[in-house]
Amino acid sequence: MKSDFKLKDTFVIGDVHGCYNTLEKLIKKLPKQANIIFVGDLCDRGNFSKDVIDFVIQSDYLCVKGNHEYLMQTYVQNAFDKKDLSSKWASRSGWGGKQTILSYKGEEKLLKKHLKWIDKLPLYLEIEDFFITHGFGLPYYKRKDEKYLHSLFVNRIDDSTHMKDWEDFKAYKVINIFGHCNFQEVLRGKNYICLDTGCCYGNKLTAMNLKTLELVEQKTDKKDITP
Ligand SMILES: [Mn+2]
Repeated sequence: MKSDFKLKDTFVIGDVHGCYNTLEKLIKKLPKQANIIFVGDLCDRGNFSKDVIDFVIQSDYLCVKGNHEYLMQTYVQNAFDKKDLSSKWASRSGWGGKQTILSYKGEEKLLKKHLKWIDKLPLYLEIEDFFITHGFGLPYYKRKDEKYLHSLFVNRIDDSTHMKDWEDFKAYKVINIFGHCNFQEVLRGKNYICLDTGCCYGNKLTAMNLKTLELVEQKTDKKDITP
């Protein structure tokens, strides 16, 4: 954590998914000294994944690893290693990795640098009472450091019918901030907040101030998405 860290100047931003122009506009609305934390899924679907990831690295912002960073890392590493490439990630209509591949055209060196950064991303961050994950992580809060459960940090909030091992988290004091499942508006529960407002689907990108829980929003810039 940066030494000048203050909750009042800290904002968490939902899934960006390659929407660089929208992100740039949203950040212009935040205070200049803002600390920014991303919930992951910086890449895929939108047209400017390379630019988004490069901006986050250059700015030294914090980010947790999303399932799309994981997919990108796995696919691209397999491509370098000449292994199986039959992943749904690489298509435009599947998981949107095609747009990511196109954004890195002719930039293999930069891509390798970004992969190293992605590899080191944490699966969760804890800041005071906030537990920041990519997917709905609260049902695994007590087991968050058990490695075999890490892949489950990409859970959807509506997966409760499938998941039999969720903790009884309703009385937990922490507030889980996450993305991963998109809603038209920020979803607020008693101790969770989902910030994915479907930017890559033409809706909006949302930032939330950690001190006041106030939202700052930016409508999707059409240049960021391919219809
Ligand atoms: Mn996502």
